Amino acid sequence: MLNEILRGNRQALSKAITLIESSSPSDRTKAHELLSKVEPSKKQPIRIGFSGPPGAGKSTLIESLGQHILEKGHKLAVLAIDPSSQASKGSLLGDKTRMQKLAQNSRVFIRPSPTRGHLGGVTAHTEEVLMLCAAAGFDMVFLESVGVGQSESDISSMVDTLVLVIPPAAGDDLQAIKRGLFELADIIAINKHDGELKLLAEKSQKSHLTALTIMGRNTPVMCVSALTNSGLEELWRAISMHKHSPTQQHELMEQRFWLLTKERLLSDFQKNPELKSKLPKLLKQASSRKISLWQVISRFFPCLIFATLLGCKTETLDTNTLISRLEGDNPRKAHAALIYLTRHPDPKALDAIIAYADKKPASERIQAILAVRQLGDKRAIPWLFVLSNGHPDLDVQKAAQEALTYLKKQAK
Ligand SMILES: Nc1nc2c(ncn2[C@@H]2O[C@H](COP(=O)(O)OP(=O)(O)O)[C@@H](O)[C@H]2O)c(=O)[nH]1
Ligand SMILES: [Mg+2]
Repeated sequence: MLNEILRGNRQALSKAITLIESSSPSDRTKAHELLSKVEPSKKQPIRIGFSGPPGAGKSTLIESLGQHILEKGHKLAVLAIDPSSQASKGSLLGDKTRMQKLAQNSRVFIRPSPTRGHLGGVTAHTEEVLMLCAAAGFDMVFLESVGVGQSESDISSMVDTLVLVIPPAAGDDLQAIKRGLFELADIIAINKHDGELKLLAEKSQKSHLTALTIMGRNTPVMCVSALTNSGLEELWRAISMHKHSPTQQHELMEQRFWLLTKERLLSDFQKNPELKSKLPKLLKQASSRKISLWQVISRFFPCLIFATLLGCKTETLDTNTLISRLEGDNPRKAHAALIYLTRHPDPKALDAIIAYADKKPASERIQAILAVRQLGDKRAIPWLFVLSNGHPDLDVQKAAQEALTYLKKQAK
C-alpha cells in the first residue's frame, strides 16, 4: 500500500486515510504499522488552514484559490476537518459539489472529513493523514475547518498559516474578535467582496483593521471574492509571505508532537487486554469511591512501558506472551516478563516461572520467588521447600522460606 501511495496513487491514499480514521483496533494496528514505515519527506508540504463560520465561503474559496495556485505548478491536497458530527451533515455533499473543478484535476486530492465524532479529536488523525499526503508528494495542503469551539485552536497548531474566512458584517458585529479568533488567525479574508455585498465588505475590512490596531496587531485583512476571483492573487501573496520565526516553528513542531503522542498513547492504551477486562470493575469501584481514578490509571500505565520492553504490542501483552518471553533466549525480555508477572500474577505462568528460575543467578531467582509468592498458588510449595533448605545462597533460602510461610498461611 505504501509503495502505491509513494507513487502518487490517489486511491491508495484514500484507502490508507480510511484506515487511519477507523477506530477498530485491528485497523489502528495496521495504521500504526503503515505510519511507522513513512520516512519524513524531504520537502514538507505547506499547510494552510481555512477556518471560519459555516457559510462564509471557505469551500468556495478553496476551489477558486486552489485553481489559482495549480497554475503555479503545485500539487494540492484538500482535507476537511470537522470536529463536530452534527455540523457536517449538511455541508459535506455541498463541499464536494463546490469543489467540482478541483476534484477533476489529476494534481488534486480531495478528502472530505469523516462525519462521526471521535474520541481524542479528528485533529489527531489529521496529523497522521498529513504525513501520508507529504509522502504522496503533495506540496500544498489546504485544510478546511468548520469554525466551531475548540477547532480553531487545534487547527492553528496543525497548519503553517491560518486564514480566517468571514462574511462581510456590520461594524458592530465583529464576531471573530468576540470569540478570540483574531489571536489565532495569520490572515483575515473577508469573502463575498462582490455585488451587493461589496461595500459592506469594505466597511467590514475597515472596522476589523481598526479593532486589530487597537489590539496592537498587524494581521493583514483583505477583501476577496471566491465567486469573481477578485483579490485572490493578493491573498496568495499574503499567504506566501507569512513565515514563522524559528521559535514559532519549534513551538509548532512541539504542539504537533503532542497531538500525535496523544493519539498514539490513547489507542495503545485502549487495546491492552488487561485494561479491557478489568476496567469495568475498577470503574465501578471508582464510582463507589473505593479507589480513585488516578489509582486506576496508575495501575494500567505500566502496560505501555512493558509492551515496549517485551517487544510486543499492548494488545498482545497477555500471559501467553509473558510465558514465551520467559522461555525465550533474550535475558532482558525474560527479566521484564518476570517483573510484570510479579505485579500482575497469573497462575497459568507458575510452571514457566519455576523453569525459568532454574540455574539463574541468585537475584533473578529471588525475583522468581517473589513472583511465585504473589501467585498464592499451593503448587509452588514443594519448589519453595527445596530452595529454602538446600540452596547454597543464603538470601535465596531466606526469600524461599518467607514465601513458603506466606503460602502455607494462605492455604490454611
Ligand atoms: N456572493 C458570494 N457568495 C459566495 C462567495 N463564496 C461563497 N459564496 C456562497 O456562500 C455560500 C456558502 O459557501 P461555502 O463555500 O459552502 O461556505 P463554507 O461553509 O464556509 O464552506 C454558498 O452559497 C456560496 O455560493 C463569494 O465570494 N461571493
Ligand atoms: Mg465548507
